[in-house]
Amino acid sequence: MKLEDTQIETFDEQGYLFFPGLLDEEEVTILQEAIPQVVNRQGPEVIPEKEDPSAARLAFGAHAYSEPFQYLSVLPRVLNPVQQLLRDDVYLHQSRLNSKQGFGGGASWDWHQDYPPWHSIDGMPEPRCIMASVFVDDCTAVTSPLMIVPGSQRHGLLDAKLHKDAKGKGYALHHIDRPTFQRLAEENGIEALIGPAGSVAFIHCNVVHGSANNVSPWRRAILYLIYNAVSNACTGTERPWYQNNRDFTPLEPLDDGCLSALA
Ligand SMILES: O=C(O)CCC(=O)C(=O)O
Repeated sequence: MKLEDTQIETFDEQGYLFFPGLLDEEEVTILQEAIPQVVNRQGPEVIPEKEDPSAARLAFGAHAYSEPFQYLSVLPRVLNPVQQLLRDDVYLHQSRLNSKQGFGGGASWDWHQDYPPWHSIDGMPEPRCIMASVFVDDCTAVTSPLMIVPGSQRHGLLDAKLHKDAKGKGYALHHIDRPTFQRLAEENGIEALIGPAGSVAFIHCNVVHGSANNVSPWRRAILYLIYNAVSNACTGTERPWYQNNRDFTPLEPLDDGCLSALA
């Protein structure tokens, strides 16, 4: 898939591009079937929910130990637009699956930008990084969709506090302070990204985003593939491979049918 110049301009302005149904049903089924193996993995890559430690809040690194997610990360439909938007070769800084189980099992995410910990902990020089957000399940108004503030990346790094509890749990999150968020939301509005399983949103790493508790009975899994420009490689070494991948080899797209070939 090749983006038009107008789409690139929209991304630079709005901080995201959304493609409903970019993956087909067969590809979605393959990814959905791979989820139990990922979330049941025993290891530090899987971070449990605070209220229900039997549920995974985050599973980092699935692209490294699950074939379907590995193929997804080099699918031309996903990788080519990222290369175009970052105007560079890219590598995966990290991947994480937010499986957001239903019945309140998938807890909320307060408003934040993803870039601050990558900059301050991992030594990522510039915000030249994109989260390709792949909807593994349907994201509807009732399953706690990802919400974003369009255009918020243009404000650069915002006032935020490190959420200590999150750091203690194995990940890092900077909550945006309330007056700053109020101003941003009033200026730009808030958009809920809603679409069927297989939709993909390409989101700039400084776009403010968050989500509510998933109190519906349905799971709402999104796989976030975090691509960084090769010329913007991280210099830090504090965090493990699954949060700060040290292999900066440029990714090459595989055949566009590589994921469905696993069926
Ligand atoms: O998937 C969600 O609901 C939000 C996740 C999020 O904000 C994050 O992982 O940074």
